[in-house]
Amino acid sequence: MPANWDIFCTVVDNYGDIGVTWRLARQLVAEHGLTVRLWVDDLRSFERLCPELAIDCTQQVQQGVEVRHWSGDWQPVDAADVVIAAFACQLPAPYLEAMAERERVPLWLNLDYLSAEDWIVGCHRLPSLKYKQVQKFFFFPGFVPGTGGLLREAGLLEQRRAFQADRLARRDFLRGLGVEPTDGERLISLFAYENPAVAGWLDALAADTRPTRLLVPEGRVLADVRDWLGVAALEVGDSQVRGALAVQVLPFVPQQDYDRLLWSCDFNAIRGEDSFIRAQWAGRPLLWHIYRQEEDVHLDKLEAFLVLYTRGLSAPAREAFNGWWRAWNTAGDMGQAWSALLRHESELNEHAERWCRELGSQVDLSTALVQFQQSSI
Ligand code: TRH
Repeated sequence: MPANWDIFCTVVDNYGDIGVTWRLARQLVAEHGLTVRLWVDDLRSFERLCPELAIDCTQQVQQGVEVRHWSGDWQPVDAADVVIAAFACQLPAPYLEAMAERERVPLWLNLDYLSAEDWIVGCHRLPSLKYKQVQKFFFFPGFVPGTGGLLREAGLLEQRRAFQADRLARRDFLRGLGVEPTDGERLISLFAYENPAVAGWLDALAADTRPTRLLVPEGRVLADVRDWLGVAALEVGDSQVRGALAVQVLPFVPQQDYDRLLWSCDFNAIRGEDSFIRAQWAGRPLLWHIYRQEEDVHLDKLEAFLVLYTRGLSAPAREAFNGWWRAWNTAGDMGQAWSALLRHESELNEHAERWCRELGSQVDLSTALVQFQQSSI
Protein backbone atom coordinates (compact mmCIF):
# COMPACT_ATOMS: atom_id res chain seq x y z
CA MET A 1 0.00 0.00 0.00
CA PRO A 2 1.42 3.43 -0.87
CA ALA A 3 1.77 5.65 2.18
CA ASN A 4 -0.79 8.37 2.64
CA TRP A 5 0.33 11.88 3.40
CA ASP A 6 -1.41 14.89 4.92
CA ILE A 7 -0.05 18.37 4.18
CA PHE A 8 -1.35 21.26 6.27
CA CYS A 9 -1.12 24.81 4.96
CA THR A 10 -2.23 28.06 6.54
CA VAL A 11 -2.10 30.98 4.15
CA VAL A 12 -0.31 33.70 6.14
CA ASP A 13 -0.42 36.18 3.28
CA ASN A 14 0.36 36.19 -0.44
CA TYR A 15 0.72 32.98 -2.43
CA GLY A 16 3.96 31.38 -1.28
CA ASP A 17 2.50 29.08 1.39
CA ILE A 18 -0.10 27.60 -0.89
CA GLY A 19 2.21 27.85 -3.92
CA VAL A 20 4.78 25.58 -2.30
CA THR A 21 2.38 23.08 -0.72
CA TRP A 22 0.23 22.74 -3.84
CA ARG A 23 3.29 22.08 -5.96
CA LEU A 24 4.63 19.54 -3.46
CA ALA A 25 1.28 17.74 -3.14
CA ARG A 26 0.94 17.37 -6.92
CA GLN A 27 4.46 16.03 -7.22
CA LEU A 28 4.05 13.47 -4.44
CA VAL A 29 0.99 12.12 -6.27
CA ALA A 30 2.30 12.31 -9.84
CA GLU A 31 5.86 11.13 -9.31
CA HIS A 32 5.80 9.06 -6.13
CA GLY A 33 2.35 7.48 -6.46
CA LEU A 34 1.30 8.62 -2.98
CA THR A 35 -2.13 9.42 -1.64
CA VAL A 36 -2.13 13.05 -0.56
CA ARG A 37 -4.61 15.24 1.26
CA LEU A 38 -3.85 18.97 1.21
CA TRP A 39 -5.53 20.91 4.03
CA VAL A 40 -5.79 24.61 3.22
CA ASP A 41 -7.45 27.31 5.29
CA ASP A 42 -7.90 29.82 2.44
CA LEU A 43 -9.37 28.48 -0.78
CA ARG A 44 -9.67 31.94 -2.34
CA SER A 45 -5.91 32.42 -2.45
CA PHE A 46 -5.55 28.85 -3.70
CA GLU A 47 -8.00 29.57 -6.53
CA ARG A 48 -5.57 32.13 -8.01
CA LEU A 49 -3.07 29.30 -8.58
CA CYS A 50 -5.63 26.68 -9.49
CA PRO A 51 -8.62 28.32 -11.24
CA GLU A 52 -10.49 24.95 -11.41
CA LEU A 53 -10.86 24.91 -7.63
CA ALA A 54 -14.45 25.03 -6.31
CA ILE A 55 -14.05 27.42 -3.41
CA ASP A 56 -17.33 26.50 -1.71
CA CYS A 57 -16.44 22.80 -1.69
CA THR A 58 -14.96 21.41 1.52
CA GLN A 59 -13.56 18.30 -0.16
CA GLN A 60 -12.54 17.84 -3.79
CA VAL A 61 -9.89 16.21 -5.94
CA GLN A 62 -7.64 18.44 -8.05
CA GLN A 63 -4.90 16.93 -10.21
CA GLY A 64 -4.96 13.76 -8.13
CA VAL A 65 -4.66 15.62 -4.81
CA GLU A 66 -7.51 15.50 -2.32
CA VAL A 67 -8.01 19.13 -1.34
CA ARG A 68 -9.72 19.73 2.00
CA HIS A 69 -10.89 23.06 3.29
CA TRP A 70 -9.31 23.41 6.74
CA SER A 71 -11.95 25.37 8.59
CA GLY A 72 -12.50 26.08 12.28
CA ASP A 73 -15.20 23.42 12.28
CA TRP A 74 -12.82 20.42 12.39
CA GLN A 75 -14.41 17.01 11.75
CA PRO A 76 -12.54 13.94 13.08
CA VAL A 77 -10.37 12.10 10.55
CA ASP A 78 -7.73 9.38 10.76
CA ALA A 79 -4.18 10.66 10.80
CA ALA A 80 -1.97 9.87 7.80
CA ASP A 81 1.32 7.93 7.69
CA VAL A 82 3.24 11.15 7.03
CA VAL A 83 2.10 14.53 8.27
CA ILE A 84 3.63 17.74 6.99
CA ALA A 85 2.97 20.98 8.82
CA ALA A 86 4.07 23.60 6.32
CA PHE A 87 5.92 26.62 7.66
CA ALA A 88 5.35 25.79 11.34
CA CYS A 89 1.57 25.91 11.14
CA GLN A 90 -0.28 24.53 14.18
CA LEU A 91 -2.21 21.31 13.59
CA PRO A 92 -5.77 21.03 14.92
CA ALA A 93 -5.78 19.56 18.47
CA PRO A 94 -8.04 16.61 17.54
CA TYR A 95 -5.70 15.76 14.66
CA LEU A 96 -2.70 15.69 17.02
CA GLU A 97 -4.70 13.31 19.18
CA ALA A 98 -5.49 11.16 16.14
CA MET A 99 -1.75 10.99 15.37
CA ALA A 100 -0.97 9.85 18.91
CA GLU A 101 -3.72 7.21 18.78
CA ARG A 102 -2.32 5.47 15.72
CA GLU A 103 -0.83 2.04 16.29
CA ARG A 104 2.17 3.04 14.22
CA VAL A 105 3.11 6.65 14.94
CA PRO A 106 3.16 8.87 11.87
CA LEU A 107 6.24 10.66 10.61
CA TRP A 108 5.60 14.31 11.49
CA LEU A 109 7.59 17.00 9.73
CA ASN A 110 7.76 20.73 9.82
CA LEU A 111 8.53 21.93 6.30
CA ASP A 112 10.44 25.14 6.88
CA TYR A 113 10.96 28.30 4.87
CA LEU A 114 13.78 28.33 2.36
CA SER A 115 17.07 29.92 3.30
CA ALA A 116 20.65 29.77 2.04
CA GLU A 117 22.09 30.37 5.51
CA ASP A 118 24.75 27.91 6.77
CA TRP A 119 22.92 26.84 9.92
CA ILE A 120 20.20 25.12 7.83
CA VAL A 121 22.45 22.11 7.18
CA GLY A 122 22.99 21.56 10.91
CA CYS A 123 19.28 21.69 11.73
CA HIS A 124 17.84 19.76 8.80
CA ARG A 125 16.16 16.50 9.95
CA LEU A 126 16.77 17.24 13.65
CA PRO A 127 14.01 16.34 16.13
CA SER A 128 11.79 19.27 17.10
CA LEU A 129 9.00 19.12 19.68
CA LYS A 130 6.97 16.06 20.62
CA TYR A 131 3.23 15.47 21.08
CA LYS A 132 2.86 12.51 23.41
CA GLN A 133 4.95 9.80 21.70
CA VAL A 134 4.84 11.49 18.27
CA GLN A 135 8.11 13.17 17.39
CA LYS A 136 8.23 16.11 15.01
CA PHE A 137 11.27 16.74 12.77
CA PHE A 138 12.59 19.85 11.04
CA PHE A 139 12.83 19.57 7.30
CA PHE A 140 14.67 22.41 5.58
CA PRO A 141 14.66 23.00 1.86
CA GLY A 142 17.94 24.42 0.62
CA PHE A 143 20.47 24.94 -2.12
CA VAL A 144 23.29 22.68 -1.01
CA PRO A 145 23.78 18.97 -0.24
CA GLY A 146 22.81 18.26 3.35
CA THR A 147 19.53 20.20 3.04
CA GLY A 148 16.18 18.95 1.73
CA GLY A 149 16.78 20.46 -1.72
CA LEU A 150 14.29 22.39 -3.84
CA LEU A 151 10.98 21.57 -5.46
CA ARG A 152 11.72 20.46 -9.02
CA GLU A 153 9.42 18.28 -11.06
CA ALA A 154 10.90 15.40 -13.06
CA GLY A 155 11.85 16.53 -16.56
CA LEU A 156 11.33 20.21 -15.74
CA LEU A 157 14.71 21.39 -16.98
CA GLU A 158 14.47 19.38 -20.20
CA GLN A 159 11.01 20.88 -20.85
CA ARG A 160 12.31 24.34 -20.14
CA ARG A 161 15.29 23.98 -22.47
CA ALA A 162 13.10 22.56 -25.26
CA PHE A 163 10.70 25.48 -24.86
CA GLN A 164 13.50 28.04 -24.96
CA ALA A 165 14.95 26.42 -28.08
CA ASP A 166 11.58 26.56 -29.84
CA ARG A 167 10.94 30.12 -31.05
CA LEU A 168 7.43 29.26 -32.23
CA ALA A 169 6.41 27.77 -28.88
CA ARG A 170 7.58 30.93 -27.14
CA ARG A 171 5.86 33.18 -29.68
CA ASP A 172 2.56 31.26 -29.38
CA PHE A 173 2.68 31.23 -25.60
CA LEU A 174 3.31 34.98 -25.42
CA ARG A 175 0.67 35.64 -28.05
CA GLY A 176 -1.84 33.80 -25.84
CA LEU A 177 -1.11 36.42 -23.17
CA GLY A 178 -1.46 39.26 -25.67
CA VAL A 179 2.31 39.85 -25.77
CA GLU A 180 3.90 40.53 -29.18
CA PRO A 181 7.54 41.49 -28.63
CA THR A 182 9.17 43.50 -31.41
CA ASP A 183 12.52 42.43 -32.89
CA GLY A 184 15.42 43.00 -30.52
CA GLU A 185 13.17 43.94 -27.62
CA ARG A 186 14.37 42.77 -24.23
CA LEU A 187 11.67 40.97 -22.23
CA ILE A 188 11.52 41.34 -18.45
CA SER A 189 8.90 39.99 -16.05
CA LEU A 190 8.21 41.89 -12.84
CA PHE A 191 6.67 40.19 -9.80
CA ALA A 192 7.49 42.06 -6.58
CA TYR A 193 6.07 43.63 -3.45
CA GLU A 194 5.62 47.39 -3.13
CA ASN A 195 9.11 48.72 -3.84
CA PRO A 196 10.44 52.30 -3.84
CA ALA A 197 13.32 51.20 -6.08
CA VAL A 198 10.95 50.55 -9.00
CA ALA A 199 11.01 54.15 -10.27
CA GLY A 200 14.81 54.25 -10.64
CA TRP A 201 14.84 51.02 -12.62
CA LEU A 202 12.02 52.10 -14.92
CA ASP A 203 13.78 55.44 -15.53
CA ALA A 204 16.87 53.51 -16.62
CA LEU A 205 14.89 51.14 -18.85
CA ALA A 206 13.06 54.04 -20.49
CA ALA A 207 16.36 55.80 -21.21
CA ASP A 208 18.12 52.64 -22.47
CA THR A 209 19.39 52.30 -26.04
CA ARG A 210 17.80 48.85 -26.34
CA PRO A 211 13.99 48.66 -26.07
CA THR A 212 12.46 46.69 -23.20
CA ARG A 213 9.02 45.22 -22.74
CA LEU A 214 8.18 44.87 -19.06
CA LEU A 215 5.52 42.27 -18.29
CA VAL A 216 3.85 42.88 -14.94
CA PRO A 217 1.43 40.25 -13.63
CA GLU A 218 -1.38 41.74 -11.58
CA GLY A 219 -0.19 42.24 -8.02
CA ARG A 220 1.31 44.40 -5.31
CA VAL A 221 4.00 46.17 -7.35
CA LEU A 222 1.47 47.55 -9.79
CA ALA A 223 0.79 50.73 -7.79
CA ASP A 224 4.47 51.73 -7.99
CA VAL A 225 4.49 51.14 -11.74
CA ARG A 226 1.25 53.13 -12.11
CA ASP A 227 2.71 56.05 -10.12
CA TRP A 228 5.85 56.03 -12.23
CA LEU A 229 3.77 56.08 -15.41
CA GLY A 230 1.71 58.92 -13.94
CA VAL A 231 -1.62 57.36 -14.90
CA ALA A 232 -4.77 57.19 -12.76
CA ALA A 233 -5.28 53.46 -13.23
CA LEU A 234 -3.33 50.49 -14.48
CA GLU A 235 -5.17 47.26 -15.07
CA VAL A 236 -4.81 43.86 -16.67
CA GLY A 237 -4.57 44.29 -20.43
CA ASP A 238 -3.22 47.88 -20.24
CA SER A 239 -0.08 48.87 -22.12
CA GLN A 240 1.92 52.09 -21.80
CA VAL A 241 5.08 53.27 -23.52
CA ARG A 242 7.67 55.66 -22.08
CA GLY A 243 10.82 56.13 -24.15
CA ALA A 244 12.42 52.73 -24.79
CA LEU A 245 10.16 51.03 -22.25
CA ALA A 246 6.82 49.37 -22.98
CA VAL A 247 4.91 48.29 -19.88
CA GLN A 248 2.25 45.63 -20.20
CA VAL A 249 -0.01 44.37 -17.40
CA LEU A 250 -0.75 40.66 -17.49
CA PRO A 251 -3.33 38.62 -15.62
CA PHE A 252 -2.22 36.37 -12.77
CA VAL A 253 -1.78 33.07 -14.62
CA PRO A 254 -1.87 29.43 -13.37
CA GLN A 255 1.42 28.12 -12.02
CA GLN A 256 2.41 26.17 -15.15
CA ASP A 257 1.90 29.25 -17.32
CA TYR A 258 3.89 31.37 -14.92
CA ASP A 259 6.82 28.99 -15.49
CA ARG A 260 6.52 29.58 -19.23
CA LEU A 261 6.44 33.30 -18.70
CA LEU A 262 9.72 33.07 -16.76
CA TRP A 263 11.22 30.84 -19.46
CA SER A 264 10.23 33.41 -22.10
CA CYS A 265 11.92 36.41 -20.50
CA ASP A 266 15.53 37.62 -20.59
CA PHE A 267 15.41 38.76 -16.96
CA ASN A 268 12.93 37.88 -14.24
CA ALA A 269 12.16 39.94 -11.16
CA ILE A 270 10.58 37.58 -8.66
CA ARG A 271 9.79 37.54 -4.96
CA GLY A 272 9.05 35.38 -1.91
CA GLU A 273 9.97 31.72 -2.16
CA ASP A 274 8.27 29.75 -4.90
CA SER A 275 8.67 32.22 -7.79
CA PHE A 276 12.27 32.71 -6.62
CA ILE A 277 12.94 29.00 -7.15
CA ARG A 278 11.06 28.88 -10.45
CA ALA A 279 13.16 31.75 -11.80
CA GLN A 280 16.30 29.73 -11.00
CA TRP A 281 14.93 26.82 -13.00
CA ALA A 282 14.32 29.27 -15.88
CA GLY A 283 18.10 29.57 -16.32
CA ARG A 284 17.97 33.34 -16.80
CA PRO A 285 19.34 36.16 -14.62
CA LEU A 286 16.96 36.92 -11.79
CA LEU A 287 16.27 39.78 -9.39
CA TRP A 288 14.87 38.70 -6.02
CA HIS A 289 12.60 40.88 -3.95
CA ILE A 290 12.88 39.09 -0.65
CA TYR A 291 9.97 38.93 1.81
CA ARG A 292 10.63 41.58 4.48
CA GLN A 293 11.10 40.46 8.06
CA GLU A 294 11.41 42.31 11.33
CA GLU A 295 14.80 43.76 12.24
CA ASP A 296 15.92 43.28 8.63
CA VAL A 297 16.59 39.58 9.21
CA HIS A 298 15.73 39.08 5.56
CA LEU A 299 18.85 40.99 4.51
CA ASP A 300 21.05 38.29 6.09
CA LYS A 301 19.16 35.72 4.04
CA LEU A 302 19.67 37.79 0.93
CA GLU A 303 23.41 38.01 1.53
CA ALA A 304 23.65 34.28 2.28
CA PHE A 305 22.08 33.49 -1.07
CA LEU A 306 24.28 36.00 -2.90
CA VAL A 307 27.40 34.31 -1.53
CA LEU A 308 26.27 30.97 -2.96
CA TYR A 309 24.87 32.24 -6.22
CA THR A 310 27.74 34.49 -7.24
CA ARG A 311 30.47 31.89 -6.73
CA GLY A 312 32.17 31.38 -10.07
CA LEU A 313 31.38 34.86 -11.39
CA SER A 314 34.26 37.23 -12.19
CA ALA A 315 34.79 39.83 -9.45
CA PRO A 316 33.33 42.74 -11.51
CA ALA A 317 30.23 40.71 -12.50
CA ARG A 318 29.75 39.61 -8.89
CA GLU A 319 29.98 43.19 -7.68
CA ALA A 320 27.48 44.37 -10.27
CA PHE A 321 25.04 41.55 -9.48
CA ASN A 322 25.27 42.11 -5.73
CA GLY A 323 24.79 45.84 -6.23
CA TRP A 324 21.68 45.28 -8.34
CA TRP A 325 20.06 43.00 -5.73
CA ARG A 326 21.00 45.22 -2.82
CA ALA A 327 19.66 48.33 -4.55
CA TRP A 328 16.37 46.54 -5.24
CA ASN A 329 15.95 45.44 -1.64
CA THR A 330 17.16 48.56 0.14
CA ALA A 331 15.69 51.35 -2.00
CA GLY A 332 19.08 51.98 -3.63
CA ASP A 333 20.00 53.54 -6.96
CA MET A 334 18.62 51.07 -9.50
CA GLY A 335 19.61 53.22 -12.48
CA GLN A 336 23.28 53.02 -11.65
CA ALA A 337 22.97 49.35 -10.62
CA TRP A 338 21.26 48.42 -13.89
CA SER A 339 23.85 50.05 -16.16
CA ALA A 340 26.63 48.35 -14.16
CA LEU A 341 24.83 45.02 -14.54
CA LEU A 342 24.36 45.30 -18.29
CA ARG A 343 28.13 45.38 -18.80
CA HIS A 344 28.15 41.72 -17.67
CA GLU A 345 24.98 40.51 -19.35
CA SER A 346 26.47 37.62 -21.31
CA GLU A 347 28.49 36.36 -18.34
CA LEU A 348 25.37 36.52 -16.17
CA ASN A 349 23.36 34.62 -18.76
CA GLU A 350 25.86 31.79 -18.89
CA HIS A 351 26.11 31.79 -15.14
CA ALA A 352 22.33 31.46 -14.69
CA GLU A 353 22.33 28.29 -16.77
CA ARG A 354 25.37 26.92 -14.97
CA TRP A 355 23.76 27.60 -11.57
CA CYS A 356 20.57 25.89 -12.70
CA ARG A 357 22.52 22.82 -13.87
CA GLU A 358 24.36 22.64 -10.57
CA LEU A 359 21.14 22.87 -8.54
CA GLY A 360 19.44 20.43 -10.87
CA SER A 361 22.05 17.77 -10.13
CA GLN A 362 20.87 17.58 -6.49
CA VAL A 363 18.00 15.53 -5.13
CA ASP A 364 14.70 17.41 -5.32
CA LEU A 365 12.63 18.19 -2.24
CA SER A 366 9.82 15.69 -2.86
CA THR A 367 12.32 12.84 -3.35
CA ALA A 368 14.23 13.92 -0.24
CA LEU A 369 10.99 13.78 1.76
CA VAL A 370 10.14 10.33 0.45
CA GLN A 371 13.67 9.10 1.20
CA PHE A 372 13.40 10.44 4.73
CA GLN A 373 10.11 8.64 5.21
CA GLN A 374 11.55 5.39 3.88
CA SER A 375 14.59 5.65 6.14
CA SER A 376 12.32 6.14 9.14
CA ILE A 377 10.29 2.92 8.60
O1 TRH B 1 3.34 35.35 -2.91
P1 TRH B 1 4.68 35.40 -2.30
O2 TRH B 1 5.16 36.71 -1.92
O3 TRH B 1 4.72 34.43 -1.08
C1 TRH B 1 5.37 34.74 0.14
C2 TRH B 1 6.61 33.97 0.33
O4 TRH B 1 6.40 32.60 0.21
C3 TRH B 1 7.19 34.27 1.68
O5 TRH B 1 8.36 33.53 1.89
C4 TRH B 1 6.19 33.90 2.71
O6 TRH B 1 6.69 34.15 3.96
C5 TRH B 1 4.95 34.70 2.44
O7 TRH B 1 4.47 34.44 1.14
C6 TRH B 1 3.89 34.38 3.42
O8 TRH B 1 5.76 34.81 -3.35
P2 TRH B 1 6.02 33.33 -3.89
O9 TRH B 1 6.55 32.46 -2.82
O10 TRH B 1 6.84 33.49 -5.08
O11 TRH B 1 4.61 32.77 -4.30
C7 TRH B 1 3.94 33.22 -5.44
C8 TRH B 1 3.23 32.07 -6.10
O12 TRH B 1 2.38 32.55 -7.11
C9 TRH B 1 4.18 31.10 -6.79
O13 TRH B 1 3.71 29.77 -6.62
C10 TRH B 1 4.09 31.48 -8.26
C11 TRH B 1 2.66 31.87 -8.33
N1 TRH B 1 2.25 32.74 -9.45
C12 TRH B 1 1.38 32.22 -10.39
O14 TRH B 1 1.00 31.04 -10.31
N2 TRH B 1 0.96 33.02 -11.39
C13 TRH B 1 1.37 34.30 -11.53
O15 TRH B 1 0.92 34.98 -12.48
C14 TRH B 1 2.28 34.81 -10.56
C15 TRH B 1 2.77 36.22 -10.69
C16 TRH B 1 2.69 34.01 -9.53
